[in-house]
Amino acid sequence: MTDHIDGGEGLLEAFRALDIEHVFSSPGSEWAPVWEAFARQRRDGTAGPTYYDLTHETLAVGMATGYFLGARRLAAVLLHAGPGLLQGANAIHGALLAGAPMLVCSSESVTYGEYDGPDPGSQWYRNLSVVGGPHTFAAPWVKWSQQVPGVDTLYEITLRAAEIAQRSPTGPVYLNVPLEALLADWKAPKVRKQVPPRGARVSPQAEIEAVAAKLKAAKNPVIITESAGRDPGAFEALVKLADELAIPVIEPQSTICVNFPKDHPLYQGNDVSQAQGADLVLLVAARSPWYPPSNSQAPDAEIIVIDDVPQRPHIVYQVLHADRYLEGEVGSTLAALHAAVAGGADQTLTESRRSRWTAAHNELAAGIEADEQKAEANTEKITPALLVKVLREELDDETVFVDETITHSRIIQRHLRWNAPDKWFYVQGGLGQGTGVALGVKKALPEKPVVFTVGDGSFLYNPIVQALMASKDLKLPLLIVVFNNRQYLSMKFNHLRFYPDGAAVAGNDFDGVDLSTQPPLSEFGAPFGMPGYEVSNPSQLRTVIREAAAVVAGGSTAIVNVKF
Ligand SMILES: Cc1ncc(C[n+]2csc(CCOP(=O)(O)OP(=O)(O)O)c2C)c(N)n1
Ligand SMILES: [Mg+2]
Repeated sequence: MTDHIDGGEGLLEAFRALDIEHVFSSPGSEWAPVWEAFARQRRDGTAGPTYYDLTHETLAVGMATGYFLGARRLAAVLLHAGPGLLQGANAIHGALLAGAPMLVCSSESVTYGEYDGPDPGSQWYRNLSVVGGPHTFAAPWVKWSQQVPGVDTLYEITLRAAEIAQRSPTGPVYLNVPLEALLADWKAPKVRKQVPPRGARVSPQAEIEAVAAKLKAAKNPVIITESAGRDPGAFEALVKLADELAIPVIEPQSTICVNFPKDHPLYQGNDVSQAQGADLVLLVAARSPWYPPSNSQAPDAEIIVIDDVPQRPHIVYQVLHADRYLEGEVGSTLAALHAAVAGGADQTLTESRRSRWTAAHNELAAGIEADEQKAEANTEKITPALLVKVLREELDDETVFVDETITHSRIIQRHLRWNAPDKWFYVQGGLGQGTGVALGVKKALPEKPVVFTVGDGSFLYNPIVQALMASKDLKLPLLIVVFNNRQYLSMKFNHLRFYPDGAAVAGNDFDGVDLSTQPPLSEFGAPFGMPGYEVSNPSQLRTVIREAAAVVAGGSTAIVNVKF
């Protein structure tokens, strides 16, 4: 046996320097040099990342996204050549939208066998060549895309790619690592350092003070946030700032994660029209607060934007109507603002605002409660609101929800009652990624129960066989709950909006809607020994959820197919 130290070791050594914990792969033969390096690592007991074989690209990439959401750390993803990259494209684009940093690699041959060294294999000549290289077609849906020029630059360019991914705006980067670079002799770098975490990006005190002065003087300020809770410390800092000045917090429909405690008297739900009449609006990590985009609810208000990168480069059209920006990390900006306003506002004004918004909060809570009572009183059928209420009441308080529903997502958002960050994540981008994202969240947070809520149509977009196989092999149990209306209801809604009196309505003849021929989704786990439940009777719902949750707590995934 001989150890051939080649570019495969160089790539793994770069992963070690980056402190990468997991390498998720849906592989091709280009990764043999890296597999050799992993085999040596295991043989020698060297510290380094763990490699996982997955059987679908959407899963490998989705897991990297979910792992980032749960652990806030970057993973590496190894895919196959051009085709594997394309198969992973939906999830890579999803990672771009979610701002999930990851290092995605695939390969090409640059010699096609006209090479003095090991034979890359004729498939690279016959089938796998991509004109311009795979990095050219990855470019539009990643943050940065590049071919590794050769084995001599492999190590440092890998560090650079991962460092770029983790800079704002965070997102996926792609490296095309040619097979020849992986197979060539590699010399360990002269300088070998662990890559440090990125430095802090904070606003200068003068800018903080200027905004603090405006906040203290405002009569009717409002906070709108979509994703403040993604930034470490931001959830807590937002509570302190809102509390100090009695500013209500609204999460628009475009919210993607937990930002503020639901039981807080200043929490006001999703209705941005509550900003009408505001004299100051604080947009905190809110990429698309209004719709239509120019329809700011408070045209006369001063708009102050707090965000790491307010203008998201991947969005074509974005209207914030900002008057002033505080850029940099959201958590530290909010904490600095809180320190600058503390004790400085007119207490009478603050307290009268607090009682007004507390009353509005109580009204919102009463509305939610009333919806739930109505849902509970319905003994004929299970409604989505009842399902969310039962999930909330029956599942462990520590449960993390990953949501890939469409028409039911607002109901889930309305009826879950999170009071801490990282309890709910909405999957970004095209359908089919949710199983991967949920498995990645579970990998990051193994102690927490993870529930994957999904529509029937979205379920059918997922690589479900491969996801269940990964769940079993990697011991990552999920509770999968299908919100099943046997249709693509959202598509019907869109059709109705465009053609309310059209031929499809008149003849009840819709395309793009019907899923009534779907097989029983609860049975998909059977080949894996995973229990499945189908339920449509409200009186059985609670027992089924309890039983399925116990299965998941015992270490197996369970599928609950809930028919509305
Ligand atoms: C990859 C991909 N293809 C197509 C779509 C378009 N699309 C949006 S919603 C939807 C239907 C989802 O159905 P389901 O999960 O059952 O939710 P429902 O509309 O019934 O609430 C489809 C196909 C998409 N979002 N992503
Ligand atoms: Mg559906």
